[in-house]
Parts: sequence; structure tokens; C-alpha cells
Amino acid sequence: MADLKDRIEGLRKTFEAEAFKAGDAKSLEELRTTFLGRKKGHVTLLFEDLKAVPVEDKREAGRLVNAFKTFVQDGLAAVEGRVEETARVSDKATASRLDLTLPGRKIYVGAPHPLVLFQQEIENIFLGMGFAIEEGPEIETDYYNFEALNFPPHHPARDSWDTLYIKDDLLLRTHTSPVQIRVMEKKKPPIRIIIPGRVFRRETPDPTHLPMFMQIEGLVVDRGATFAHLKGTLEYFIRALFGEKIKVRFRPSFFPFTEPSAEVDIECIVCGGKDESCRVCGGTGWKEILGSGMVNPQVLKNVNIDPEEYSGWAFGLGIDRTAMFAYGITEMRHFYENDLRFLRQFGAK
Ligand code: 2NL
Repeated sequence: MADLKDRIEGLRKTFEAEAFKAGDAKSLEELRTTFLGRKKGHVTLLFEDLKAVPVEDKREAGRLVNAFKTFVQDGLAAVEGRVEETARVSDKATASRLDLTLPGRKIYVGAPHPLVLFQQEIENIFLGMGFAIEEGPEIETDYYNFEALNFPPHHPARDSWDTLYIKDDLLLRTHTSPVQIRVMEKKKPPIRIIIPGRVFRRETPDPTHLPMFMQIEGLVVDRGATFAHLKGTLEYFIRALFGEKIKVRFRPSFFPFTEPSAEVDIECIVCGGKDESCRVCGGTGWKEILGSGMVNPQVLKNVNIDPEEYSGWAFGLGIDRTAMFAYGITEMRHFYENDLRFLRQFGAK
């Protein structure tokens, strides 16, 4: 009996020491096997040894072994509770490193290019006056780019030093006017359209010239369309774009596709006409921003519109050139280099 008591006392101390150390599910299971394992567990062996205990001691010995078994079971339950709590707290600590209240990271999706923004600004002014937007091909034939627009056969613009040819009769359009011819062929007047788009010329790049740039042209064809409508519409457009107070002047000019023709100047907003060596206006105080005129009757004939019944007026403007002037940019190549330090100044994030 004394023997058994000592053995149980030793096992109790061992169990307590091991239970104190057990910190995870694995060591808990090892402890359970060591004490309650069905073959060699300490408690199992104690029950087996009971068989050899003399009859008079059996009752007491059984009580002691059973009490120890309960002690081990309670101890294991306590360790199990502690292991679970430790795991739960450490999960919570991990979870708490994720601050769900922080704002999300923005995904960069890009932004409209400054030339697109400027083009839309122009478009919106004309849309407000009832114009429609039309587009057309960038690769054209000699007929649409020159012939239908009344360019004489040996006009210098047709030269391969000025125009980019793909083959004999296929070229990169040098202006958006061929789209106006295509629209007039298809639709009956009244016509009130603007045509934005890329155009191409054989240029050596410099701060104000590139072989590819943007143009926007407008065309009105109707009964009784006059130069007064041209002038009033373009003045309204310029004031909407540059402000009510801007000075505007019309100067006689020449284009093969218009007669009479006029170029439109506005006061130089860079120097205000006060700098004799201004690089933008050359000291004149005026900046040309539009070409315009009454559609040449020959052009109307070319698209089967009767010039005795209808008249038209048209204009053209360089988007890049005008944006440079509006924003005080001195280098056209900035628009096409996609340097974010440049682009971000126009609202791109
Ligand atoms: C300029 C000059 C201009 C036009 C474009 C046009 C088109 C047809 C008929 C008549 Cl189909 N005219 N367009 C007219 C006058 C000037 O552009 O300096 N552009 C940058």
C-alpha cells in the first residue's frame, strides 16, 4: 500500500510538471498518451497492478488509483482549455494587425490626356450650338484629301516632301477636311458638324511642329449661310474658350477650299501685346488660332450640292497649337512623351 501511494505521489508530481510545460495541442496529446494510453499509460498500468494487491487492501488501493485517474483527467481538461485560449488570443493578435478601418488603396486607372480634355472643351462649346461630331479614316486617297477640296494638280501640299504617302494614291490625311467631303457626299444639308482627329504632315520635329498632331474642323452648309454666321459663331466660340474680354480680329487669307477666306487672330495672352520680343506672338501682340472661309462653290459642286441653292462656311484649328497657347506650353513634344510630371499638371493623378 505504501508502495502504491509513493508511486502515485511520484506520478502526480511528474504529471504536474509536464502539464505546466504543455503549451500546445501536440504536447497535450503526448501527455494524455503518457498517462491514459491504453497499453502503457501510467494510469492503465496502475489499474493492471491492482490485480496483485491483497484482498484486504483492494478497496483502498482502487480508491487511490481512481482518484488519481480523475486528477489526471481534470488536469488534462485544464491544459486543453489553456491551449485553446492561447491559440484564440494569438489568432486575435494576428487579426488585429489588419486594420479594416483604413481606407483602401486606390487602383490607378489612368486619366484623360490633356489634349483629349482640351478637345472635349472645344467640342462641348460647339455641341452647345447644335453641332454634331463626325469622324473618319486617317488613311485617305488623293481625291478626298486634295482633289475634292479644290487643290490644283501641282499644289505644293501634294508634294511628297509635305505629305506622307503610303503608295501612289494612298496617304496619311494632312487635315480632317476629307471627312467633311465624305459627310457632304452622304448627307443632305442642313449640315452642322465638327471633326476632331489626328492629322499627319512630313515635318522635321521642332518645338512647334510634329509629323503628327491634332486638328478640329467645322462645317456648316445650309440655305442662306453667310460670312456673318461664320464670324458670329467663331467669335462666340473664342470667347467661350478664352474669356469674354479677349480681343479678336479677322484677316483676309487664302485657302483652295474657301472663298473668301479669313484667318482669325486673338490677342497674345502670353505677353498681352507688351513684349516686343515675345516668342509666342513675335512681338505683334496677335496670335493666329483659326483658318476659315466660305466653302468654295467648286467644293460644293464636287459633292453634288448646288451652290446656287446652298452656301457653306468652314474653319480649322490646331488642337495642339491652341492648347500650347492656352496653357503657355513652349514645347509640343511634351504632349506625346507621356512624362507623368507633365501629364499630372492637367489633373491626371
Ligand atoms: C487652318 C485652316 C481651314 C477649312 C479648314 C474646309 C473644309 C471643307 C471645305 C471648306 Cl470640306 N473648308 N475646312 C476651311 C478653312 C480653313 O483650316 O489653318 N487649319 C488649321
